[in-house]
Amino acid sequence: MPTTLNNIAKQGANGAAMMPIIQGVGRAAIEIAAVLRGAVFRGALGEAGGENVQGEQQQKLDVLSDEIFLEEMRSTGFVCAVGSEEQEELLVIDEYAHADYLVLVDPLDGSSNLDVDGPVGTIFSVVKRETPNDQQPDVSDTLQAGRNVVAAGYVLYGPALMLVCSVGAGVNGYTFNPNDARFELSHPDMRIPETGGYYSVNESNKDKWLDGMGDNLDRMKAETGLGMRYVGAMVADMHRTLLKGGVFLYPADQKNVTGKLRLLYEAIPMGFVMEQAGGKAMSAGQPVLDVEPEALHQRVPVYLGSATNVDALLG
Ligand code: P6P
Repeated sequence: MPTTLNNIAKQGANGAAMMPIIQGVGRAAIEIAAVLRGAVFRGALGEAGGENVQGEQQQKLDVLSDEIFLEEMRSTGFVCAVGSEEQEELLVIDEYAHADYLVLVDPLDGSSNLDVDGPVGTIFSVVKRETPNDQQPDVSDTLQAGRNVVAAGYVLYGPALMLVCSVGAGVNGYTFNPNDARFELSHPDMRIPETGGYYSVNESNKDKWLDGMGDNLDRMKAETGLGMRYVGAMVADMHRTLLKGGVFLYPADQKNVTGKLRLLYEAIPMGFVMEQAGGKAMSAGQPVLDVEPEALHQRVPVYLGSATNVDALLG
């Protein structure tokens, strides 16, 4: 009998509480994957005509994926609010404003890959509210360091549809089985290799990097001889790093002086998964999971992967 997402209920202290929320993520993933497959025939590719809070052009599918994800979080009955890359403010789920958990999400990560049929993803993390349940949740509930994360993971819309997640008891990968129309355990107890793999970075930004990161990368390349792979969607680059080893990095640069990637719904969930898989996740001078968030859409530098490679990179 295949192991399904129901198995999450047996994982660690948080599994039972997290299972319905991660099942909701799975339902959203299946719906979003179906929308992506048929998008070209419905004129759903391309830009929505607006910008998100980041000042980035929203793709039509960014907006649709955000709507699908929010609806599935609402239907769990356990989520009081969602902080989304696509929404400037925290979205309170009124009928469940008393519920215990908040979800932070990048609904469609790497959406600039859509027009070239490249891999994209969904990234999420779950935190327990700090405000009393009889009050409205507010953005302060989201501003918790990654050490407080209860569950986190990502969906990869690739040749296969995968959901990789942790509830604090290791990392498991589930692949959507079209024969059974459900996610089934395909990658139990994922651990990042200590050596090997690739370095993964948009090297075209190298001359603009801050903090001497260009020299650091040159030194690490010389010491390790790693090859390079870069997809331009964090989920795909993270997933390959998790499976093959190496290091993924997005340093601060003269254009993004605090970094490009978002702390709450990109760096922290990926850092949580990476640490749970035996890897390392650093930001500016400290572990990603120790950074104290100050704003919903805060950006940070990110260096994550095999501990030996992250240490070699950061010196
Ligand atoms: P660049 C996608 O826009 C994203 O947020 C991440 O998924 C990805 O790692 C990064 O930005 C890519 O940025 O500047 O290399 O296109």
